[in-house]
Amino acid sequence: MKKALITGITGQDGAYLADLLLSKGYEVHGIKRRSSLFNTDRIDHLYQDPHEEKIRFRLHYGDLSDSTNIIRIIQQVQPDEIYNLGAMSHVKVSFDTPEYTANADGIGTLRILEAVRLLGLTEKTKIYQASTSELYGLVQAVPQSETTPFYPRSPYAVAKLYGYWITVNYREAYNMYACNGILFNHESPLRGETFVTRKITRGAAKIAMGLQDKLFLGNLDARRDWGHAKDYVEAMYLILQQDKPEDYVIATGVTTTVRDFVKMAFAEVGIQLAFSGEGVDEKGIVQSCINPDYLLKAGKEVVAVDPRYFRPTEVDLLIGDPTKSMTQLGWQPKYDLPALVKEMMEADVNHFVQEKMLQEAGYRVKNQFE
Ligand code: NDP
Ligand code: GDR
Repeated sequence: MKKALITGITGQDGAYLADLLLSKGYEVHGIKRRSSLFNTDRIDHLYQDPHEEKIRFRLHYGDLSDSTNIIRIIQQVQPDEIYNLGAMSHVKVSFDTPEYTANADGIGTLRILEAVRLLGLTEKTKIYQASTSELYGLVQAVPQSETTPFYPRSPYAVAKLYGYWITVNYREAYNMYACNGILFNHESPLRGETFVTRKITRGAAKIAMGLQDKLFLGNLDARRDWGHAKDYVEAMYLILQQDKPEDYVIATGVTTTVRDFVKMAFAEVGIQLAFSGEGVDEKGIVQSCINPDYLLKAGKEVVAVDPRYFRPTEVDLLIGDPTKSMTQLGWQPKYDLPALVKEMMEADVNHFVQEKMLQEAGYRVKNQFE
């Protein structure tokens, strides 16, 4: 039975990847951080009682900033594959915590590679590094491929640049099977609530149900190549099953503005939005409301721009060229953007239907910080 170790197992991708590897018969180990509240919502369905024999899913406490603990866990698990997904992954927050981000996302990658080398596992253990389209940053050329130059635009991207190159360097210096997946944005109903897609689907669902009046967003002109996380974890797995270790771009090849994503999400709950310059008047005016249950009146402004969400330096345009991964890995995404938006909206509407019932029954619902 193959053993995999996943850092960042409590995150969006960690949860989907754990599901995938368990379905393929792997023994899956994950590193989770100690937190003052439970932080395993996304993987609770995978829980196996550690007192039982022959369990295939185990969690270890740890942190990418602690090399002693990384070495100890890798020594104990002796993994065939390591997926390094752990990271401070929020681009805007990385401007607030740049040093921590460099430590976890940059040096954290080095700690994994170095642990494998020190433990003499270079022949046994394959390593996947979660690299990112944020490396491309300021547009040099589109669509972005494995050969497009990098120009990072945030402390997060600069830290990930170190992670990218140290992975390439250990591959070349020590002949390790270490690869970068350069993944473009991928989303799902498990996406963190403060990333723009999930913030929008949650906002649209709440507004449609009368639980919120307005959604505040930042730069609506940014363009992203959005795919589904379920498809993207398949690519991570494929990258570690090849004869030779290489780096791959994983993307859909289609780019969409944040503004259009907003329209698609609201359309799922019967709200047609128009932005300024599109006919009606101010930003985010509701033109019509098809479903009368949604308590919205035509003419109400439901989306507004708050400069608080702007970044000091922005990445304006991402559009990936997935030719190499499609031809060499045989990777094919199953979801397109409309299917992704539909799935995310359905999940958030269901969630807030329950929350509304609780609220109506007199229970206090959680505050949302963004
Ligand atoms: P999430 O933010 O959902 O998950 C990040 C995970 O990393 C969480 O489990 C988090 O733990 C953990 N983590 C954070 N800091 C540390 C640390 N110091 N030590 C150990 N673990 C830590 O990210 P995603 O699942 O979306 O992304 C997975 C990886 O892929 C990340 O590295 C991200 O940067 C990268 N990436 C993501 C893309 C995307 O579009 N989703 C695109 C390209 C790359 P906790 O739950 O306790 O916070
Ligand atoms: P990104 O994702 O920065 O691309 O990083 P995010 O969803 O945060 O932003 C995408 C774009 O939307 C604009 N935007 C807003 N973003 C947020 N979070 N909140 C807002 O209110 C808002 N309004 C507009 C942003 O300015 C940006 O242009 C994600 C992360 O998962 C990284 O870890 C990963 O490496 C990259 O995707 C690929």
